[in-house]
Amino acid sequence: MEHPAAFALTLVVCLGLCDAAPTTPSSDDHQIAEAYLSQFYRDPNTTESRGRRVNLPDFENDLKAMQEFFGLEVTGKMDKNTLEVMKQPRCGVTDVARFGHFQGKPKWKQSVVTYRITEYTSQLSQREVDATIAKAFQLYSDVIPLDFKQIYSGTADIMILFKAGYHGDFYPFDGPSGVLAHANSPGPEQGGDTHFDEDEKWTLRPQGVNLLLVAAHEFGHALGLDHSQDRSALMYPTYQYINTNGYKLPQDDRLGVQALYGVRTPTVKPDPKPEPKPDPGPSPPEPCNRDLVFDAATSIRGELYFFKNEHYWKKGFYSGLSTHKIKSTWRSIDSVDAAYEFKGRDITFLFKGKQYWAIRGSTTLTGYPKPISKFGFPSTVKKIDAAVYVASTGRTLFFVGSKYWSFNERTAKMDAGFPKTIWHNIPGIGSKVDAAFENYGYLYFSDGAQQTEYDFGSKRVNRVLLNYGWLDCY
Ligand code: TQI
Ligand code: ZN
Ligand code: ZN
Repeated sequence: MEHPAAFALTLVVCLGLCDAAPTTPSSDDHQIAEAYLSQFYRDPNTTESRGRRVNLPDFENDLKAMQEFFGLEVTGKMDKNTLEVMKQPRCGVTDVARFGHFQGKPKWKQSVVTYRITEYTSQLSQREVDATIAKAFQLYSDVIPLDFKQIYSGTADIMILFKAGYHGDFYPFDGPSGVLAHANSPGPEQGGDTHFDEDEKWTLRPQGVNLLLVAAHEFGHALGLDHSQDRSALMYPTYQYINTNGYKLPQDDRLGVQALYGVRTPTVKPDPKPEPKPDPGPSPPEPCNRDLVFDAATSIRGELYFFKNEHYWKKGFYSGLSTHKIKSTWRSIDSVDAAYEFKGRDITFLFKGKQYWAIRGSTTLTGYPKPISKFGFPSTVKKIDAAVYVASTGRTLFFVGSKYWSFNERTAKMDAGFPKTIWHNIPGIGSKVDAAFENYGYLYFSDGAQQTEYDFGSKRVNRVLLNYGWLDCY
């Protein structure tokens, strides 16, 4: 590594509400400075594994770091301006978010940074790797005035490869787990170069090692970010899976990278021309609303569909988010109560009241709608709230009020002993289910605006989310 983290000092930023420090009577400036530096510029666990010098408090160096952070003249000596800053009210050091930069704050000076992937992993398609790496860079280019461009020959600023063991630098990889990847800080030659350990199980899922999250972390290093002490930061030095759908750069990392490169000024959108529309119909619902409740949700051919009133949102890994009118895709359907995909037959069923349709892609199969009594529901069931097919059991679960039914897709019969009470038999997902779907092996159950990520194998709740988290919102 060009700039190992060894000597990086922790820099502190004030976020949100800060308490004013009590004003100390200025009897001894050096004493004030010493107290300030030991409170804000010295790591309480100096002997930790990051290899920081086991040091006696180094007044001059710490003072230089402080001066650099605040944009003062870096002298290592106490002067009037430095003292001024130290006397200013600021936040207490504990539990404020904090990002770090490397010593000397190396950064890219150009506005377009090129990257090239010279060796791909065998575990994902090239298309998936290209898309994921581009997404990881975009997390940064969304918030700083820097653009990233993939090139396919010659030397790029950031050279990227997947390789196991020895791969041409002084940091050979160590087999499965342990070190997953590493990146050099910005600079010429090998600066910014990013290497991924091919011995890891690279995935785009919660299981294994998620390439998007690790690449985004490494590119943080490649842009000049050191590790952060903020647990919610991407640069926090432990791996933890988080939902990558609609993932945006966490605040701490954004502040860290913006401190180096500045803020990307939002592109001014051209005035939208007032085009007379034939029939506007109902306007689409607002996706970025914490209170958003879905009518139904399902996967269809690898993309996710979220239904709300007369519209649906479609979310694909490559295509991003789009909004559509239900009727313009499936002419005979105007809104949806429940939906599930039966992948084996490439069929999706959409439910509305006492009827259901079978669709394949954007075509509605002939002979539909049919009555839901065909599934074996008694006539007392007037509508289905949610449905999801569980591949591991071959069963489709139907949610109606506080109860659910289990339909055996192989025998095409309702299982005996149903309906059962939701909260009693699937604890943790709520008392009702408005929408349910499967994604990368997890089941997602929405109850109101809340959603639980559920592992059906272990019958455990993984996480609690909000519905709108799927819809690319900040
Ligand atoms: N690799 C370390 C890392 O990228 C290598 C490293 C340690 C490093 N200190 C550094 C690189 C300072 C540059 C500067 O952090 S790793 C995680 C996380 C790793 C770890 O394989 O341990 C991620 C790679 F944060 F999850 F622990 C990616 Cl996301
Ligand atoms: Zn390497
Ligand atoms: Zn790191």
